Amino acid sequence: TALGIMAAAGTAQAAEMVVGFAQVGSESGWRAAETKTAKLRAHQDKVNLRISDAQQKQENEIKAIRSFVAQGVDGILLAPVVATGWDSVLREARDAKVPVFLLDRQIDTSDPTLYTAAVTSDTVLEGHMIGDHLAKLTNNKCRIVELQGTVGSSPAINRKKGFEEAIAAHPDMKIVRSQSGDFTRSGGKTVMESFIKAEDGGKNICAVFAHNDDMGIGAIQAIKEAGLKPGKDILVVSIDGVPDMFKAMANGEANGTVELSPDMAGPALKALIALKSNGTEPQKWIKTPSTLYTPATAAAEYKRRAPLY
Ligand code: GYE
Repeated sequence: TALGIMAAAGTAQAAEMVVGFAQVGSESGWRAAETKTAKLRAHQDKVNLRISDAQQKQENEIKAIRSFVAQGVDGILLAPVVATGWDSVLREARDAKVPVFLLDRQIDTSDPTLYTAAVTSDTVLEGHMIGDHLAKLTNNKCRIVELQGTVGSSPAINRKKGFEEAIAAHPDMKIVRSQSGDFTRSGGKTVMESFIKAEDGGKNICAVFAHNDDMGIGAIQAIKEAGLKPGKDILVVSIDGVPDMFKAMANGEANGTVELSPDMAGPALKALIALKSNGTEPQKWIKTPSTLYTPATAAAEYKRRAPLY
């Protein structure tokens, strides 16, 4: 039947390339956008993408990698929840000749041949950019509280480092409290509540630096519930560039974000296809851009992006 022929054709196409994606979970709006974009890119490139949701647990990602290798996939995309502890499972993938592309987070390893390439933004730079921005906003004088991302994850480590580098030049800028909110909205809100309590109802806090927008939005809620004005009484700066943060900036409740592209899978799939089809070795670090956005343009930027959301 016609249907039978179409199904067969569909199968033949899908059989061209199968890729496993070991995804962190759905902790943030940025992450949800990355997963959505990955599906779109796979569809465009005629790749059969198998996505596993690790619910923020490394052990689940390790299991997913083993299962992808056992399934005989053509490649693996890995968004590594934390930076360490990957060597043995990546050795198994390498022994099976399955190329692994890291997405959006880097790993610590003594053997970089364990993965083919990493597609990420420069997360140290992002911390540095938002730190410079906050310095300008506060005339280099600010008591800062910091909401860290997932403990041991490369963006949390790197964004902290970059931000600290930026404020190191200014003796009157200090991080007075710092704790992880695990990159989630609820985590950001809970930790911000405790910071506010500890800092005289928030009166001693000049700004909150959140390692991602979702925690920043959680912090905005906590600030409001404490009877203060986010964006004014306590400045809010973060990283990601998700729609809700553009909205918050347009409403005067936040003061800056650094946008990074959620399209990490696109460049990785392109590189995998080039590697498989003609042996082209990709660059080890395929770096995606990071751009600072401020309230001045937030409403227009929100509108401009609306068709994508
Ligand atoms: O900034 C955050 C997410 O690894 C770059 O992870 C990514 C980060 C992103 O949970 O929102």
